[in-house]
Amino acid sequence: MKDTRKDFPILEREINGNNLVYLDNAATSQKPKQVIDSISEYYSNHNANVHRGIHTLSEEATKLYEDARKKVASFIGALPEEVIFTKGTTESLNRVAISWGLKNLKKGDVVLLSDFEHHSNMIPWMEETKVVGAKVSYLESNENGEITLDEVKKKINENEGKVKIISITHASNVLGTIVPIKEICKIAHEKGILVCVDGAQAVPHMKVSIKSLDCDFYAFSGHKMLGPMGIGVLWVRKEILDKLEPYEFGGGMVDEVSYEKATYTDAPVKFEAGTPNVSGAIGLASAIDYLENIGMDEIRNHEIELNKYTLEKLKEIKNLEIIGPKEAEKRTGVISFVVKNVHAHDIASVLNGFGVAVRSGHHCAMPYHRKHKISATTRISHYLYNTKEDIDKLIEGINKATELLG
Ligand code: 7TS
Repeated sequence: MKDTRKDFPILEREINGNNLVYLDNAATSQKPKQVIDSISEYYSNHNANVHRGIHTLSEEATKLYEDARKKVASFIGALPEEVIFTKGTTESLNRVAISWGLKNLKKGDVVLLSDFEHHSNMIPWMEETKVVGAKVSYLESNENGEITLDEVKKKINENEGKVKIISITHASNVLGTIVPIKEICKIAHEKGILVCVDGAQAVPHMKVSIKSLDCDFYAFSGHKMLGPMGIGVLWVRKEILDKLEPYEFGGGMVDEVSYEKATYTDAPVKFEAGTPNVSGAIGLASAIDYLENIGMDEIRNHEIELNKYTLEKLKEIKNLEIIGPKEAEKRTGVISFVVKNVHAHDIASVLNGFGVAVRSGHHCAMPYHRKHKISATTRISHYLYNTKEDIDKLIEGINKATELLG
């Protein structure tokens, strides 16, 4: 893959006297100067509120914002009117659980999640089902950290006629596991069950086509795919979107308002009350340009190659156990591990001394860690700018950490 490092100013930084090795991309990715410049250019030359002014700047800002929506739609193979801008995956999933869930779920219904969901795709459903008297149930991952189709069928059968929606991650932020969404949608739809997908860890790493997946809701964040923080996407299938009520009310989303009542504009603007994050959407569009310029297949191939290298190197370290799928192809660039008798925070802290940024803890998947009696894991997550040299520095750091602490 072509060298992209020169595009990322932050990769020039030194941390604790060492060149930065950034391996915390599942938390957030770094930004290329093209994205940073697009935001600066917007504020320098086009800043105005959108959908409300007829002056030139407002028209320019509106066009840039709506062009960004079109770019997002084309990136995931969807229609622009199905793309709602949110502040991120968390907000998107809350909207599905609250907006759709409160209207469509009732006492006795079941929401099916996986046992390794991020808290963002777990807690909104827990809270929503509490209100309507429905229940959350969990698909159990197997020893290789996968959700099998047999497990999906089994849980649907066990709850015959009660499962109304499966809300599941496309790729796990702890195990790296890529979940077979297309096949799950097929099984679910045969039983009239909807599927909501948390794509936070998938869209940045592989070509995602909504049409091919055939899901009903899809959520992701801009900041994990080279875009800015504070912008995200909720995609909703048109037939469902047409029946969905707005979740927030206010300026920018109305048609007619009297002292007694209000009517609303069409989707997606109807779901974006208030001043939206225009610069965020523009930054996200620029990130998509950057990703497309490299090619999502190229990005995914690089990821698999680096996975193979990293998994091999990690296996050579004594007392280190990798969690999640053994096969490089079954994962994104997320690799979590535990080292016997050494705490994950201590490893991360020693690594930081070498300029290597990784994450340690439960990664917002506390129930999964508790279930497997793991107090914390150390997680590396690589992306398109990471190299084998970065992994060598990581391995050197882990060896030092185990020498010091083990
Ligand atoms: N879903 C998954 C699978 C995630 O990995 C994350 C963030 C979210 C949802 C929430 O995304 P947000 O943009 O709304 O915050 N994951 C992580 C992580 O693994 N470390 O920090 C944030």
